[in-house]
Amino acid sequence: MITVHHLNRSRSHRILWLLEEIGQDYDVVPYQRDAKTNLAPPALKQVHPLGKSPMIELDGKLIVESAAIAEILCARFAPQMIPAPDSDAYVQHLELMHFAEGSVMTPILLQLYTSRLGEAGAPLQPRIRSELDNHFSYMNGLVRASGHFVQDTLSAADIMLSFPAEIAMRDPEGATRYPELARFVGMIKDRPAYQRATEKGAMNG
Ligand SMILES: N[C@@H](CCC(=O)N[C@@H](CS)C(=O)NCC(=O)O)C(=O)O
Repeated sequence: MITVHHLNRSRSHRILWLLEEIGQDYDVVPYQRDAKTNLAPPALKQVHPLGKSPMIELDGKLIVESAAIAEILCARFAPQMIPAPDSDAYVQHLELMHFAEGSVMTPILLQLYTSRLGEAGAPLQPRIRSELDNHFSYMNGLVRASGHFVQDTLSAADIMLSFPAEIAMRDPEGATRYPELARFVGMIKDRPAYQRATEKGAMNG
């Protein structure tokens, strides 16, 4: 049995999408961001001290961190979504699983927070923008002819990179600057499982 602790408008969408892709039944426990602060409600801290989403319960065991959740779910239910450990693709896959939270989220979150500082944050903006471009350009260069990262069928890295790729597309110039990323985002949004996850997220959001 799988339960997803799902926060609206969050990285938790990746896990709903993954579960839809691998055809596993799951329950959703919904949480709403505070309308003023945009933060998660205190109820999430009663589930885990970090109070972040996603978290899942898998056979009664609580698991946090999207990349860990994705790895565990794929290893158990969809091994084809992780390249074979002795392949070059595996190395790139592992790098991108870490890159998705450990690298590209840093300039994304810096931009989010400093944008609230108005003029006080202005001196930081050129460096943040340059780092965003650095990371998004890198991702743009990795999209394969098939529209995926790493391998020509959907992988756990595609799921993890969907969140930063969609953020890149929020910039009005995103699709022009990063056309390969735009193709990736188009490809994932066309997937019925992605669309079902979006509907489930909205129903619980
Ligand atoms: N590295 C974590 C990040 C989790 C995270 O920060 N989630 C955000 C939603 S995108 C959250 O719960 N924010 C609410 C808050 O900080 O109050 C993961 O990938 O699961």
